[in-house]
Parts: sequence; structure tokens; C-alpha cells
Amino acid sequence: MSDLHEKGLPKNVIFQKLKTRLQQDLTYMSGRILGSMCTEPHSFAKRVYMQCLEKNLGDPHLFPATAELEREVIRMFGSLLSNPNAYGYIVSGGTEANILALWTARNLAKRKKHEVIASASSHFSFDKAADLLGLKLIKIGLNSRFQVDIKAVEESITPNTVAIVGNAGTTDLGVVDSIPELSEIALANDVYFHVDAAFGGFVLPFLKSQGLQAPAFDFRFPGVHSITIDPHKMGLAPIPAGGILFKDASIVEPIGMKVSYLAGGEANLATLVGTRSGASSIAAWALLMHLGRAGYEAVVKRCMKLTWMLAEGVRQIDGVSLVTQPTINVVGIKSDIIAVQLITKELRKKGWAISLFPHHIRIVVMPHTELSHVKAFLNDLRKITKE
Ligand code: 0PR
Repeated sequence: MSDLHEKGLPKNVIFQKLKTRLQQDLTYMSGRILGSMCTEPHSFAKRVYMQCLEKNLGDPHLFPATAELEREVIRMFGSLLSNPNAYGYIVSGGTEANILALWTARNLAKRKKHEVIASASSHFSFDKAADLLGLKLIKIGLNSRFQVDIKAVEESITPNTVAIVGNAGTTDLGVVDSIPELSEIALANDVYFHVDAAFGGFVLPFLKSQGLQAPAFDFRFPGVHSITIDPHKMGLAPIPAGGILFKDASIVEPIGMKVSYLAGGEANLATLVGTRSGASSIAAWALLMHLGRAGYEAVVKRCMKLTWMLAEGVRQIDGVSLVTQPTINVVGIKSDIIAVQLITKELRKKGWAISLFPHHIRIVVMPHTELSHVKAFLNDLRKITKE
């Protein structure tokens, strides 16, 4: 079935085929996806996105209005992250954002240094970035609260250190590293400091209004050079939409490229890809305008409420326990008596799409998760551990 047809098929035939074939995909709305950091995009953002598919920010002066909307999104993120002067881009995702950060750090160091200090729980995009950029990734162990061990970071700094990476919402447990201390170390050693808040960036700023403890992680700490914050995770924006923010525009100069021949006229671009979705920026802009701070607070409040219920439910099941008290809507479940691989296998047989880490199961309570899903999951978990 992979040959290109000589004669095209009618649209209705293809729609029918797609309907049948795509039925095999899981949907967020089924409630079965409990291990993803993505979710059903907001319906308003989807509508806006569909209207702007031709916009290409790879030739920004052809689409000056779109480029301005992207700048406004970045300014809104900047104000959310304590830096209205932040400069940056809406990119394809957290991976591209993290690559851009380390690329910038390496070139600022004039390619003379080659070590990056990250934590054992940093996302695998840093392994990719290091490999691409010819950098050595040094992974530091964690403390008892699953944050990067600060003393070990300090001891690992050498004259070759290009950058330090901190996490604000780790992939495996949603933990926030001590960003104030990492910032101090970066400043004291004159080293680039990148914060990966790909997931936490759309959660942490909205916790405080609910009386919840929210560790500070943003540009208020002067050592922070850049932050990843992804609209296509907790931002509810359509995929692809990652975000990279730099402290100011001057930082990215070493990766900027002047392209003279573009149809819209010469442009200075500091992104990895050329042709780039303008629809992603426009949809993110529209959604930020529509939801506002209160809208995101409501989304986060709901997710956190269900997170506490899930955590409490796990506590009450014999044989399993929480890896740590959740900071954000990521829950780690472990067991001292049954292999988590086995529990995962049984949960997956029952149709739950969950993430398996070496020593725990990860649940991400996304906006598509309902109370009924949490209850059904806990019931199945209880049954499995009993058996
Ligand atoms: N930084 C952090 C902290 C992340 O958690 C992730 C992805 C990235 C960077 C990279 O982001 P992109 O995937 O946008 O490039 N975190 C999710 C994870 O690994 C990605 C994901 C999303 C995986 C949905 C599965 C899934 O169904 O869990």
C-alpha cells in the first residue's frame, strides 16, 4: 500500500480511509493517556491555527504581522518569567529550544570550552544537543528530594564548563532544582545558565495564586541566561510550539545568521530550522489573549486538585507509594514489593497509557484528565497490586 497511486483518489474515499485508520490512535479525550506531557489543544487555538497554515517565519519580512505576534508572545512569556526584555522564538518544541540554548552557550564561549553540567534527570534532548554540538554532558546526581546535588555541580565546574542546566519541572517527577543556588554558581564562575521549564513553565507561575508553594525559577535570578517554556505542553497550544527565551537579544548574536536573499528582504535569524510555522505563534498569541492569567490559573488549579487526589489515592493502596510529594502535576509511583515493570505491563493491558521510568511509573495529570479517569486508574492499580 506504499506505492504512489498513478491516479489520485477522490477526497471522500480518502477521508473514509483516514477515519478508519486513525481510529487506531489513542485520544486524549478517552482519558486513557496518563503519561503524556501533551494534551488536546484548546479548541480556540485550533481554529486560529487552521486559518494561518501558510505563514512562514523563516522569511519574517514577508509576514511582518505574524513576526510581530511572535514578539508579543515572547514579551508575554517574558513578563510571566520576570523579564519583559526577554528575546526569543516560538520553536518546534522543547528539544529545539534546549539545542538553541546550548548552541548559544557554546558559541558565546567561542567554542573553546566543551563541558555542560546537567542533572541525572535532565531531559534526553540535552544528550542530543551535546552530541550535535560536540559537547560533553556531565550528569550530576540528585539529592534526597530528587533535585540536582548543588555541591556536586559546584565541584564539577572546570575552566572547560560551557553551561549549567537547571530543571524547573523534571520530565520524570516534575521536580524543580534549586535555581537560586545554581544562578549563584553560574554568576560566580561566569558560566552560562539555562533553565529547562519546558513543562513547568506553564505550571509554576500559576501555583502561587492558589496558596500552593511555587519554587522560584525564572529570570529574577541574575545568573539565568535562557529558559525553555513550551506552549504545546501545559500551554494548551497546538503542536508544534516550543518556546526559547533569552535574557536579551544580544545573547543570541553568536548564533545569528544574516540571510540576504529572502523574498521579504534580509533577515537576521537565530533559529535552528529555516521554514518555521507562523501558525504556532499566532495560535499561542490568540490563546494567551483569550485565557489570560486567570484562565491558566484555572487550568492549573484543576490539574493540581486531581494530582492531590491521585497522590492521596496512591498512598491508600497497599504495595505502592509515592516517589516524592508532587510539586506540580507529575506523580511518581513506586513499589517496594512488586517490580514497577510488572505493574506497568498489567496497567497497559487494561488500556492505560502510562510512562515507565527505571524505578517508577510516571503519571502526568493533564487538562484532559477527569476525576472519573483518576478514580478508574486507582481502581485498576488497587486490583493489580492486590492480585
Ligand atoms: N524538557 C523537558 C523537561 C521535557 O519534559 C521535554 C519533553 C522536553 C524538554 C522536550 O520537549 P519536546 O518533546 O517538545 O521536544 N517531555 C515529554 C517527555 O519526554 C515529551 C513527551 C510528550 C513525551 C508527550 C511523550 C508524550 O506523549 O515525557
